[in-house]
Amino acid sequence: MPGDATADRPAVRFEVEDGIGFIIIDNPPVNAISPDVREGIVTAVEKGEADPKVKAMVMLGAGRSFIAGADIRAFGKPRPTPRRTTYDALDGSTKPVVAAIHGYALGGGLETALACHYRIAVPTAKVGLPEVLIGILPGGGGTQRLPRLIGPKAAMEMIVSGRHVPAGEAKALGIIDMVLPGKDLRKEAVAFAKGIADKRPVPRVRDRVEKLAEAKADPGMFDAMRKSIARKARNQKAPYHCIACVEAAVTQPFDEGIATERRLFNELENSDEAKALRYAFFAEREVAKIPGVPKDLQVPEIKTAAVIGAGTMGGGIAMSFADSGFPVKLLDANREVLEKGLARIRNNYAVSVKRGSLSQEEMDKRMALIEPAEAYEAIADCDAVIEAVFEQMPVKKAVFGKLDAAMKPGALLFTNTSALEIDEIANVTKRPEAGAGTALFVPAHVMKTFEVVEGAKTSPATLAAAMKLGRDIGKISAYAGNCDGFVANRTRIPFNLEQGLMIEEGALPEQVDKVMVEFGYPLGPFAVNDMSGLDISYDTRKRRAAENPNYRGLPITDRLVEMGRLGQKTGKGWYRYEKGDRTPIVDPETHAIIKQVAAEKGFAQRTFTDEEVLRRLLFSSVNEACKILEEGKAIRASDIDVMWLNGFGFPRYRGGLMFWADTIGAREVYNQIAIWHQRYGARWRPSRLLQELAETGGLLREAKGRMAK
Ligand code: T1G
Repeated sequence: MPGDATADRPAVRFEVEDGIGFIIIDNPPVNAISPDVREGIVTAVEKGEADPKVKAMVMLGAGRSFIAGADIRAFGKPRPTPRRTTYDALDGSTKPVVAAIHGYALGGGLETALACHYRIAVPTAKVGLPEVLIGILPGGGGTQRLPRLIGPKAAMEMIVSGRHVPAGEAKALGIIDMVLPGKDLRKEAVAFAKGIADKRPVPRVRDRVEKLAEAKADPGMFDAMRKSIARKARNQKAPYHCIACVEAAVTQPFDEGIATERRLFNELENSDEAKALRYAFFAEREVAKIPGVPKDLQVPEIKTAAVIGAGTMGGGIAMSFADSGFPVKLLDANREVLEKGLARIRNNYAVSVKRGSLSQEEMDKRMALIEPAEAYEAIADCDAVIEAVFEQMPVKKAVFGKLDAAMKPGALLFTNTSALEIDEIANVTKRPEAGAGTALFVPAHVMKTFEVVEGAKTSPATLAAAMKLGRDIGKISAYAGNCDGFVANRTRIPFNLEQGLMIEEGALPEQVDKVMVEFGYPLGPFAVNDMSGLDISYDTRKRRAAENPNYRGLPITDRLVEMGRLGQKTGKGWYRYEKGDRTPIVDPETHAIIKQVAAEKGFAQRTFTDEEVLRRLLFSSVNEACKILEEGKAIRASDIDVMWLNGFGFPRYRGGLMFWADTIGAREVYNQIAIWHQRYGARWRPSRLLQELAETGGLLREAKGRMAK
């Protein structure tokens, strides 16, 4: 646990060498600022000030990083008031202090560096103030010092986005005074410190006001920023408090600005938004851990990979590899499909270049990492393959037969199926232990969830290798047991069903979408259906109806498809669309079709409250998530939240599906589901786990999967 400093391993060491006092932060894993670190820094500065041998001081981080910020685990809990803040001690030092940065200087870590008099960094270092991403704001003077160093506009952009800024750009902005060669940080830092040791007065960022003039020339910049984030920051406070603090840096003297920052920080620390985002932060770290995997497990390394199938999904997966600098072969036996797939990838990148979120040079680099292939021999030496061909069993089996024959011994064979039986696929090979599911979400180059599905014969090494592969291509890997729809989609299926059934009972698509947009989704589920095409799910329903005569289906949705209303691509779906415009327009024709089919099928129609709409959709998934945990198909409830946040666009400031359900409480969720069970029957059978939590008052987000031993 950060802050577990011991006598023989203090969180901060102070060493004097050759006239330089070294302040070394040593609080693994990321040198988070704990009370011991705070006290240690203050004491070290005082020692340096008092020691006549010390001409200047250098602050360094031990291990892989400078300082990754305050200890996030300490938020929301009572904290000892430090006798002196590190920022005041550093800022007030009469001898220059140099922050020598490697790895990360984030949050309180960058604020510590800003309180130093000079900042130097190795080329690979990253700096940032990402507090807004955990629902708070920089509370260590960052909102007052950064604008003084780089100007309010650039500071506001960094603080409101929370992005990590590479050393080169940080130098260009003026945060970093020098980018070092980075061969020997300590040595290079000594050379720098000696160069400035005698310079007086020591440069204090707090005294710098010239950059603040920028705002006097453009006083509207703060409102402009508020407007520009309005859509994305809906229902959130932290981004606006960040802007208010930077504004205070311009309108108030330094110490008053610091007081404003402290006041607004305190308003946010225990907000629901901050609690939810903190939960999400740690849930996204916990999800990587699979209990019971022996620490000394030999995990096969994946350095080269191939993707089979150059369709939309295959292309998106190949882009994920290239986006992470990972060379990948993209195989499709059909040259035309391959060409089309490459063209789609090129076009996706071109759109990003046009938007300015990617340079042409970077686009070319990524395209060069994607090597087209038409024959299995061309990929035979790859360490792993992800198959993403048509979602039809015979097609999958044929591909895996060829892979088994062509791939080198030890190669891992993953399938991206989202609904087919992965054991049946793996069993066509002689190496089912080297098989697993790796399910990505649409669009695959954007969504971060990488669901790793354990088959009956998947070896622990294959499982661990797949989990690592997901992280290596910039995704968040999450474990799933093998069952129909695995974990993420299985929790989503009841949501989709309730979405369709509420229409039969009288709800309107635009009402449902309004509720979900107000809840925080960028788009409502019906508008999303129109975007991906209503025919996609139609085919799945028809296949299910063919396999199971009792399958209920969704007659209203089917009618739309049968009338050629496939969504955006036909200009009409649940909504209608003007030519060349993706804005959904409410269409009375849809209302008429709904009424028509409802009358034909004898569906009784009524009105819905917004609350009922929200709960019907999300409670159905909460209930299913509990059933999945009961069956041991997921390890933790928080893993399911991570899947929803990074696979289904669940509003991050609500923490996730289970975290949100806890804001209502397991008892109320259970009681409502029990009522719907009475009214609607088996599909609403309450999960036993949910019932237990309702009775015990337990938290849904802390529920664990009942894994088979
Ligand atoms: N506090 C506590 N634990 C932390 C931590 C932090 N700030 N940062 C990381 N950890 C733990 C993490 O939970 C994991 O633990 C291990 O370190 C490795 O992390 C006053 C108020 C630095 C980019 O928001 O973004 O300063 O799971 O797996 O992928 O204004 O960690 O192994 O037990 O993420 O290499 C602001 C948060 C705090 C940065 C490294 N700082 N950290 O990523 O490793 S608020 C942040 C990160 C603040 C001041 C305010 C990333 C990283 P475990 P990891 P990584």
